[in-house]
Amino acid sequence: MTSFRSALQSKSCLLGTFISFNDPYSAQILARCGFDWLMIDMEHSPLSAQEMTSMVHSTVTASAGSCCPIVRIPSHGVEWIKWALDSGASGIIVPMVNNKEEVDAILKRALYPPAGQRSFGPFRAPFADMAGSMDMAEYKRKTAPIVAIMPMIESVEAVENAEEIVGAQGVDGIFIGPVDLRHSLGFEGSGGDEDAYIAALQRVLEMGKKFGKAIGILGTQESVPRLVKMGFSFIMLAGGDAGILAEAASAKLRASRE
Ligand code: 3PY
Ligand code: MG
Repeated sequence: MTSFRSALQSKSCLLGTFISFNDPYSAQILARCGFDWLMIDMEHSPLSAQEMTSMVHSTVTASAGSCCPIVRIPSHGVEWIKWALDSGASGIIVPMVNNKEEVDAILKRALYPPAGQRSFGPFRAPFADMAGSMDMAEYKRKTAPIVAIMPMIESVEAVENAEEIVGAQGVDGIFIGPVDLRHSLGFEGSGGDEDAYIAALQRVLEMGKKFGKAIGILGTQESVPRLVKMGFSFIMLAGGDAGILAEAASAKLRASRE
C-alpha cells in the first residue's frame, strides 16, 4: 500500500475527494477513478466505525494499494482516533485543532508508547495492507510509525497558534478547512481574495515550509493551479461522492434533453 506520509513528501500535488455515502461501493468507485487519496468523512456524515473500516479496506483493494484511505474523525475523542487508526487507514484528519494543548492530547492518543498512550489492538489494520503480514507486532513496528496524523487548522485561533500546531513532533501534515476558517474570519464561502484570508493561508504555508510539513486544503477543479502555485501539496476536491454524482447526472440529463 502506498504510504500517504511518503507520498506527501513527493513533489507532485496529491488529489483527493471525500466520501459521504455510507457504502464501501462509493469508496471502490472513487478509488478506481485514480484519486491519490480519499477522505472518509465521519465529521459531517454519519458514518459508523464499521462502515468507515469497510471503506478503508475497499479503497485499498479497489485501487490495488495506490489510493490512500484517510479518515476524518468527528472530534478529538480517543475512541474516534483509536477506531480510525485500528482500521488500518493511511492517516487521520482531525478537525478544529486550535492550540498546543489540543494537538498534544491528539498525539498522545494516536501514538504508541513511549511517544504517546495509544492502546494496542489493531486487529483489522493488517487487512488494509495487502502486502503486510497479520502479525500485530509487525504492524506496530512498521506501519504505525508511518500513519499520517493531520490536524485541521480552520479558525483564527488556530492560525495564531500555527507555529505550535504545525511544528508539533508527530504531526505529519495540516489540512486547512477554508469554509470554517473563513467563517471564523467573518467571510462566507469556500474561497476568496480577502487580505486577511490570504494572509492566514500564507502563514500556515510558511509554517509548513519552516517545519517541512505538508499543507493541504479543500479546493475546486478551477482553483487547483493557484493552490499548487501557493504551495499546497494535497488538495481535496469539493463535492465529494454526492456532489460528483449530482453534477455528472445533471450534466448528462441536461445534454440529453437538449
Ligand atoms: C472546511 O472547509 O471547513 C472543511 O472542513 C473542509 O472539509
Ligand atoms: Mg471544517
